[in-house]
Amino acid sequence: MPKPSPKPVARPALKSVGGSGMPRTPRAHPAAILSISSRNYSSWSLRGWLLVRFAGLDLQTQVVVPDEQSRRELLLLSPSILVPCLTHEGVRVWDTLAIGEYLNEILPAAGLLPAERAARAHCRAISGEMHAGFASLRSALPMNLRGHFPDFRVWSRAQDDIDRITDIWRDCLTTYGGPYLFGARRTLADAMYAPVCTRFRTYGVALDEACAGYRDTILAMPEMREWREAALQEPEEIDELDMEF
Ligand SMILES: N[C@@H](CCC(=O)N[C@@H](CS)C(=O)NCC(=O)O)C(=O)O
Repeated sequence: MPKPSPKPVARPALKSVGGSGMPRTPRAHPAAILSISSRNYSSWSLRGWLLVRFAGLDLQTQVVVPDEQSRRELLLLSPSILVPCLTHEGVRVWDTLAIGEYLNEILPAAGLLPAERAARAHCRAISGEMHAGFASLRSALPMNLRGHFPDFRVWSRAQDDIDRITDIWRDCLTTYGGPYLFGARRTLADAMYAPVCTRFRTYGVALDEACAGYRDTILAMPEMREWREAALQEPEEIDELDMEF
């Protein structure tokens, strides 16, 4: 007996960023498409989105809501079933570090990785540390832009992560002079640590002057304000979590 054909999967609507509705001047690179999920909770979506914006590539976002149907849609968009996934000129890149490396390769002038070799290695090292680590911080203090829990009690292992992160930040700010981790320009590392800045605000984590200044610099970036505005408008009933996402 022939198998019933699978139900067609609806593609989520594409959304242009920063558009006024007017046609754009053609650019050297066609628009990138980035699949993301909740702007309020998904820290990896935020990192990927910031990387594309830092690189200056025109961007369309494809928002996937995390339910069963969307997981199937996501599988069509991203082989890992994870967001973010970047599609650009027929190339699909999933995993945030790989997206950063790809963008740096096609748009080196954007400076996502520092020009100087030692700084570049340092940037990759601390970005990798964020990508692979800080599990206690990520599970105990999940990103939640709408939330505000100033009396939140940080347990000791999450505090160890916070101490390590603030060491990294102080070292970078002293070595490269700020205001960003590698000096005057935003890099891969700033995108990787941006969700941590939001967590420090959400959970009222006390910081010294240098780290508080860095957190505020990141939170004041126009891109962060834009992302936050959109997050605040997301429907509240996305009933994800009190878990890492
Ligand atoms: N290592 C991945 C992590 C990506 C990741 O964990 N994404 C989460 C959202 S923040 C996800 O897509 N979860 C899908 C789901 O829960 O259905 C990266 O660097 O991009």
